Amino acid sequence: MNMIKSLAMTLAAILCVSSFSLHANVIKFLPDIDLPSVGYLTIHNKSDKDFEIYRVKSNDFRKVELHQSVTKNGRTSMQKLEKLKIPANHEIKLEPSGIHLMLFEPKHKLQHNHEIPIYFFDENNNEVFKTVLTLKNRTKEG
Ligand SMILES: [Cu+2]
Repeated sequence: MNMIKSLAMTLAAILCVSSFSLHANVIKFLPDIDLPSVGYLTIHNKSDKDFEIYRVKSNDFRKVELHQSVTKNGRTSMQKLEKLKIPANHEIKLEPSGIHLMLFEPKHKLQHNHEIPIYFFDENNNEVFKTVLTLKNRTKEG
């Protein structure tokens, strides 16, 4: 009985940490130009609970924001998102012309194919998951 209980608890813990699967993707940057970089990835919420991301952090950039591209009357602009909801059993794609990460003020020179850890936080400022995005030089790969 005790063994089954501890097994169940272990299983619950595993389920908890694996509630999200992240298909890590890329950060596109322009070398030697003082413009923010853009991050794309897919976040899959495999749990039965909706989840909201309130903050994104990187040790390699001074500031990371969640943005959404909006097209109105043929003009595209970007809005900062205060939070990003990932509904239960849903996948959210951060992709060009949609929601994306905007990364400001790199703390060091950005290098093609280098990996950047990115951390995601909930409403209470608890880190919920992290991933690694690969830097891609826009002048090399478009
Ligand atoms: Cu943006």
